[in-house]
This record gives sequence, structure tokens and C-alpha cells, in this order.
Amino acid sequence: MTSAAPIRGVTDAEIAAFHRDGAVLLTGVLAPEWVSLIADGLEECFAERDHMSSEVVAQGATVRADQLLAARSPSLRRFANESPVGGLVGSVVAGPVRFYMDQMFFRRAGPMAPTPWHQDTSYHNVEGTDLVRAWASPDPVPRRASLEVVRGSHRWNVTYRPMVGRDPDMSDEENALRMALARKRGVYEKGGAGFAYRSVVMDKSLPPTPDVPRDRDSFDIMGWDYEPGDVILFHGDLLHGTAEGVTLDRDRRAYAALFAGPEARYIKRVGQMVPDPPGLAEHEPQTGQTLDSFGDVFPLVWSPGDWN
Ligand SMILES: O=C(O)CCC(=O)C(=O)O
Repeated sequence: MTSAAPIRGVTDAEIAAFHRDGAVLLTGVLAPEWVSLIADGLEECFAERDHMSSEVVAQGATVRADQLLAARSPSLRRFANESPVGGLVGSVVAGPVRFYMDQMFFRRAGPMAPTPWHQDTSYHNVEGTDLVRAWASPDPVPRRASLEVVRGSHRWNVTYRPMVGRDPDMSDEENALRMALARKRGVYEKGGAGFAYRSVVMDKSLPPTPDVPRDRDSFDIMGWDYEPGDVILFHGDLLHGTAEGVTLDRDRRAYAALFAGPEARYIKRVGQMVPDPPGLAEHEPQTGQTLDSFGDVFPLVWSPGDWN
């Protein structure tokens, strides 16, 4: 499987912007057939929940956040492995790229549940300087509803404590009560937008994530007007989220895949939030192993020379 060529290649200026800011919007890189594949795959997964489907309720609105979609959707498996996104990532890491995992953040039109500010890598048993997220949507997303990032935060050399909004096995009322009690007792620490840390998997050795919504003006926040066919690439350590108090005029169906360059390594995290991809446990992975040790779990999707 090899990542197909994009409509256009990544420019040197875009590569420099990615490394400087931690994120870059690549405009007009995906042909319509790839955009349709994302829409089909997301609708398919939205219609059929699995055991990792969760509804995160925040500020009275809901976002459906599912994990490991390529494992269950042929459309998204094809997109992750064969679309240009793997090669776009390869252009910024300048090395071979493996597909690590994917997620969806699916919202219908109406009040928008904000995404809490976080770093992606702290949620997974992987670390490295060349972990890159590729974010794409079949819907136009205006700047006010954009994925937002703190410019340059991928260089802060810190891993923050990951946060979750709610326990998917509990009702809204139980969750709200549990969070209120836990905060009172100091078990959870409040994050932005009513999100909280979950004590069972909380790694107290990691510093709390900054409350970006509260101190918004003190951060250098970037966002974009996004059109279908664009791809946002951002570094796995970059602090990102979405703004609060937004109402969506139309659906905002987002697909985000995490890709790994050759430096990425397995790390057993105390605070791992997202289960390892299927098949990894059988390898009995050890902290420090590079991902090429698990080639059947993390397929190679692009190598230098494939199309650039
Ligand atoms: O699109 C969103 O709301 C959040 C995306 C995100 O957090 C991610 O891709 O890691």
C-alpha cells in the first residue's frame, strides 16, 4: 500500500512553517474522490457505534468521538493507507511514514461542543519528534469553528496530563455529579470548558494542561478557514483544541489520523487514554522499541521517493 500523489506537493515554505509553528494548512491537496471517501467512512462509523464510540457532552452540546476507525471502516482504512495524507506527512518528516491510529470528531449543525485543549501524543503509548496528525473534513469549516493550535507549543518540551470529558458508561447526570464531587475532593483538576482529568488513569507526575480558554489572550492561537480538499498537518506534541461558544451552520465531520516517522517509539504510559491499536499487545511491546518492530500493526504508507 502506498500513499497516492496529492494534487500538488508540499512547498518548502509549508515545510518550514510546519516545523516553526507546529502546524500548517495545506490547501487543495486532496482530489474529490478522497474527500468523498472520508464522508462515506465517517457516516458509516457514525451510524454504527462500536465499543469505543463515545459522546462527549460539553456546554450543552455533543461531539461523537470514535477511535481506531480504520480497523472497522473499509473506506477509512483505504483513506489512511492509500490517500495522499501519508505522503504529505512524509514530506514534512522527510522519512518513511507509518499509520498509527485514527479518530473522528463528528458534530451535526447546531451548538458546537468544544474540544478541550490537549496534546495528542500524551493519549497514546507512543512518543517521538516525528509524530504528525493529519486532520481533514468533507465539510467547509470556518475559522471560528476551526481546529485551533498554540503556535510553537510543540517545542515546549513538556507532556501535559491528558483530559477527558466524561465516562462513556455513565449517564450525563452521573457524570456531572461525579465530576462535581471529584473536583470538590480535589481528585480531578478542572480543565477548560468543564472538562476534567479522570483519576483512574491520571499520571500525577505530568503537569496539568494549561487552561487555554480561561487565559486565551495570553496564548498565540492559530486557526484557519478550511475547505474540503485541504489537510491540516500538526505535530503530535502541539497544544490544540477549539473555541467555546460556537454555533455550527452545518455539520462539522472531522477525521484525524496519527502518523509516525522513523523516530517514533513505543512508551508505556501511566496515563494512556486510548487503547493500543489491535494486534499490538501480541508483540509484548517494550518502551523504547521503534514502530518498525510492529510492522503488521503500523503499516508503512509512504517512503521517500514514492512520489516526491
Ligand atoms: O476537530 C476537533 O474538534 C478536534 C481534533 C483533535 O483534537 C485532533 O485531531 O486531535
